[in-house]
Amino acid sequence: MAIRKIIIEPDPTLKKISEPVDRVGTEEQKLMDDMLETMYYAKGIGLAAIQIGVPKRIVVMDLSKDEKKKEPMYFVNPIIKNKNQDLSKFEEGCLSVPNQFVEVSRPSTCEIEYLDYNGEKRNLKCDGLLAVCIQHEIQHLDGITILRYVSNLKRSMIVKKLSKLKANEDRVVL
Ligand code: GNR
Ligand code: NI
Repeated sequence: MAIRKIIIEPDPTLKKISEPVDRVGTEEQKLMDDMLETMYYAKGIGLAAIQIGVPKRIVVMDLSKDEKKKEPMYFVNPIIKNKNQDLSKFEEGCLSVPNQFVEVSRPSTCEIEYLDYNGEKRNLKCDGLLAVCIQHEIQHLDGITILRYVSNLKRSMIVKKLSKLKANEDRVVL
């Protein structure tokens, strides 16, 4: 397993549309292991493969509160089969938009279909934070981040801030 670098906005990679996975093989499982390790390291609750630069439709998540009792979840080719008409608002964060919080309205519940870690087809009814997070992650697979939901003015301020942050990080490495 390995911790990989999380791509921060602004970056054209985050706008890519990720490709469906044909078959969940050892390569995909290894990717999921790395994604989970990277997500735990970054203290996130979800991660899409494109956030570490891999344009495959793969998401990992862990919504458990207790750090000792991990509850990893794996979603390959997740699709939303059904979504509630009712919307819920939530202050969302994103590992690709660090230290920023954006209020996003999304369907309050949804049903998804996906392949699990072993490539088995599954269905899941999502509500609460799970519904928020899976919809957030599926948008990453379609090249959309929470910056989509802020005003042009606020977006340009965030982009400026994150660009500076990245420039500084690069300097530290050198
Ligand atoms: O760690 C994360 N927290 C979070 C909080 C509210 C709504 C969505 C999220 S997902 C985010 C991790 C991430 O960026 N996943 O793509
Ligand atoms: Ni995100």
